[in-house]
Amino acid sequence: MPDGIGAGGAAGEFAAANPRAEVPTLIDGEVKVFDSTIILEYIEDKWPAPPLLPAAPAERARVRMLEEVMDTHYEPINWGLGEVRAFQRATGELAQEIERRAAEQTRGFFAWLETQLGDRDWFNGAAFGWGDLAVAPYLNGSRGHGHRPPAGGRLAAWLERVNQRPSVAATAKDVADLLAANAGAMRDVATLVEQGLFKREYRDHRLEWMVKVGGLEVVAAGLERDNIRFGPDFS
Ligand SMILES: N[C@@H](CCC(=O)N[C@@H](CS)C(=O)NCC(=O)O)C(=O)O
Repeated sequence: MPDGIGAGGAAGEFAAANPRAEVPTLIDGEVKVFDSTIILEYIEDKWPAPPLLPAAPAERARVRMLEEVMDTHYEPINWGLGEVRAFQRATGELAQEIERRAAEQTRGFFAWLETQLGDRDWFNGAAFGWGDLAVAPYLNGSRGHGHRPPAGGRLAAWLERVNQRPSVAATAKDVADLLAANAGAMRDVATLVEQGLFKREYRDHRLEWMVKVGGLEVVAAGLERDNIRFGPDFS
């Protein structure tokens, strides 16, 4: 995890490899690739076997749309809950309203994902792949926020199944270890935000989400206190 990421101070070799200064970034020899979707495409192009995408064009499109929905529409819910709970951007009635909207949206996504899964064992189709790795981290993130797919449903069974895969389990453990290692620092993070020392990135869909759930005043306060930022300029 690069130093300064999240706070707004990512620099050095990492920032040189990725002008957006975001994780994930893939460095493969001389090749530097940013954006998780483009990284997946690079991996698929460079190491086509075993394939991450299904074979049929319609199935490939279905899986890619699933990833797009998770990255763009689902992700900001978990991010926004972090803004409220860890970074304490909202308190009182506004925090309650944002929590309510996040819970409602998450339930809606669980229903939508249940339909997407249909009677398949894997979002990708017959075997684990792109469709599954696009959903798993976000559902684990929701679980971390106390939002679980309905017990006894196919989505809950899929989540159990996917978390048993060694690759998913290892990645989830990395995240849990990182959160545990930073637990002490995270207790003080709201103070750092308040002091303008920790500037959170309100980029594209996250900014939209905060406004959509009624947090325009969160954005306005962040701008006024200079403790939010947007994507970097390119040069
Ligand atoms: N569309 C990008 C989004 C990546 C992204 O939002 N990364 C966040 C963390 S999840 C980040 O590194 N932000 C930089 C920062 O907060 O300093 C992708 O899918 O790779």
